[in-house]
Amino acid sequence: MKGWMGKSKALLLFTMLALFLAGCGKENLTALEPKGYGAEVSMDLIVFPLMIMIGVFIVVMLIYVIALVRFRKKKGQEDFIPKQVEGNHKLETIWTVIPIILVLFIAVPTVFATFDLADDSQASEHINVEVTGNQYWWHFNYAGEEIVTSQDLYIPTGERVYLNMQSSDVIHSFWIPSIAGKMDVNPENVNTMYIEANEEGVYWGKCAELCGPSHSLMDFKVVVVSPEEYDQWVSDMQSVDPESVPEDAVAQEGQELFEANSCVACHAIGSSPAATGPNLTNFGDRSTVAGILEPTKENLVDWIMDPESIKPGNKMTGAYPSISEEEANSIAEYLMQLKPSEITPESAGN
Ligand code: HEC
Ligand SMILES: [Cu+2]
Repeated sequence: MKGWMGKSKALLLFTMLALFLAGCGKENLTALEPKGYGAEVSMDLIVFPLMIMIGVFIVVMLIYVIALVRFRKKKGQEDFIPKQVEGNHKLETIWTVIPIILVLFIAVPTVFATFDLADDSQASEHINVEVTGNQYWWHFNYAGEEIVTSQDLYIPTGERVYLNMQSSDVIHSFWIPSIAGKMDVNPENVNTMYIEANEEGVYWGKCAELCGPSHSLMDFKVVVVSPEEYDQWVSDMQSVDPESVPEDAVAQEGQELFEANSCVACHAIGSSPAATGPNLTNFGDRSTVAGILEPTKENLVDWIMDPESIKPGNKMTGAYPSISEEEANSIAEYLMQLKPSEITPESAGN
């Protein structure tokens, strides 16, 4: 209808889109560079059917070109009618059976992978973490270890970590593209999955289910460290004394303000499993403030004074008395010095 102009415009748009999307693969945030077991399995399931499809494409194109060239209308034979093959049983059987066989080829590894990744029979022999999805942050409770944290999930390399996941509000979806596939996190039931990372580093996690105005800001990180470092981190976290008073005078004042302004009602320091707000035991070691901002004091002060401007619809806004900048500064001083461990996202190679 539009002729070649329409087509060339479409082609141009398509090329630009392809170039634009090619820039999307952020390191440690792409399923196309797998760094963990689940992501590797998924990648294989992308590559294998793609190979089959490319094979089919090549064969079909070959037949098409041969037919075009060999069976062209020839000079002097304008009235020639070739042999008619409509309703040919042999042909129809062939082109029905071949696709069925190809689909079966694709189905077998897919079904195996599905069962493999859903297998939680070994869970009791490995690390188990209770994951709670909340609008717009993640809570991690290490079952049996008396460790609770939020936003940054620490795991050792080369070991399966079983996640038992539930939501406290709406449906979320837990996704660490470089390490594993997605899993829905529902309010009604516990979904399980396991993750296993091969390489140390800090990997991006995302909520992959539209869950409210700040859904796209519901980021978290997975901090993958060596098994020795992980043990060190566990013992550091277990030896935190939530009552300890900081030495610095400003931080001390911050601690008092933190207690006086109902921050403690929602934010636990120590291993309390309560989860109204993120656990702040190792806040000073975090890779971010509120899952998305650089972990600087200025950002923290901004967050405490006006979280709504940073994450619209979050559950902290309006839940505490208004805070002056000076007070926010002291509280920030207190929270930033909560650094129980040498093992941090930075040391893991952020
Ligand atoms: C009603 C409960 C509630 C109260 C009270 C509350 N917060 Fe929060 N806070 C939250 C929630 C929920 C979040 C997570 C917001 C999000 O990311 O969507 C949060 C996030 C935070 C974060 C970022 C945590 C992280 O892991 O990055 C800090 C820091 C924080 N709050 C400090 C404070 C301070 C300081 C006070 C007191 C002045 C306070 N909060 C009062 C619920 C509360
Ligand atoms: Cu979500």
